[in-house]
Amino acid sequence: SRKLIVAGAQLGPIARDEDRASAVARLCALMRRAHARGAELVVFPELALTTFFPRWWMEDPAEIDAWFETEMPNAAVAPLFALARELGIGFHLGYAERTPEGRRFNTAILVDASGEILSKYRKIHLPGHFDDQPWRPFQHLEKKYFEKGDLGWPVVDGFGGRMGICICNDRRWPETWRVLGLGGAELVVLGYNTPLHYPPAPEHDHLQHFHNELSVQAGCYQNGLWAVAVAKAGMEEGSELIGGSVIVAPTGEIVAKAQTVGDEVISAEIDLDRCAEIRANIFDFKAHREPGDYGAITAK
Ligand code: CDT
Repeated sequence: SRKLIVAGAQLGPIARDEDRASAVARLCALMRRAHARGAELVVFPELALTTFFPRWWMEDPAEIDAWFETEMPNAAVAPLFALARELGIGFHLGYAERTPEGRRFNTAILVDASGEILSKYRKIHLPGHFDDQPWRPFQHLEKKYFEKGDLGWPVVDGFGGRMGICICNDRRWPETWRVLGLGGAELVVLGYNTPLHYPPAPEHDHLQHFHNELSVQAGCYQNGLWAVAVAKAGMEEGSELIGGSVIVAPTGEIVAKAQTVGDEVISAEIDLDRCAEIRANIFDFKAHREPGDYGAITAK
C-alpha cells in the first residue's frame, strides 16, 4: 500500500481590506493544525491570498494588479514556505499570477515538503463574463481578469504518487478529470470559490452543494483517483460562498467533509494503491476506453 495523510484547509471569508500578511497568518495556523493531524500535504483554496476580487468591475490597471502576485514565492508568502520547510509538509496554494510580460492567470502550485514548487497549473475553464453586468448583486469577471491557462493539466510525481491539479470551475467538466486520469493522476488537488447564488439561474441555487459533490465524486470514480477539494467559504463581501470541502476516494465515496463555512481542517489517510480498485476494473482505460468514437469531444 502507499498510504499518506492528506488535509484540506478550508478558509472562511477574506475581507476586501484584509492584507496578505493576515491571510498568510491564517494559512500558517491551518498548516500547523494539518501537521498536528499527521498530514504530509495540505490543500488551500483557489485565490487563497485575497478576497474573490473577480466579483467587482475594475478598470484601473493599478487597482487590478494589486490583487496579483508577480513572483512566487514572494515576501508575503515567505512565512508559509518557511513553515512548510520547518514542519516538513507539502501544500497546494491558489493565487492570482501576473507574469513579467503582464499576462494574468488564475494559478495554483503544488509545493513539496522541502519548499520546492513541484507543479504549477493555470486555470483553463474560466467561468463568468467579460463585460460589466451591474444588474448582478455581484459579478463573476474571471473572463475579464484572467487569460485561459496555457500549461495544460500537468501530472507530476510527488507525495509517493502521481499528482494533478485543477481549479474550481474545471471540476465541473468531465474532460478535466479524464485528461488528468489519462496523465496517470492518482490524487487531484483543487480549490474553489463557489457563490451560493448564481444570478443568471437562481432556480439552481439550492443545488450548489449537490453539484459540487456530484462533480468531484464523478471525476474520482470515472477515473479511479483521489481528490481533495477545498473551498473558500462563508459570507465574503456580500457574496455567500459554499463550504463543503471534501476528500473523495476512487470509488467516489466522500471520506471527509467540512462541517462549517469558516477556517477548518479536514483530513484523511488515503491509500494511493486503491486507485487500482477502479483503474484495473470498470475504468481500465486500456481494456475498455474507445477514443476512436470520442472525436466530437475535441472538435471545435
Ligand atoms: N471560481 C469559480 O470558478 N467559480 C465557479 C462559479 C461559477 S458561477 C459563475 C464555479 O464553477 O464554482
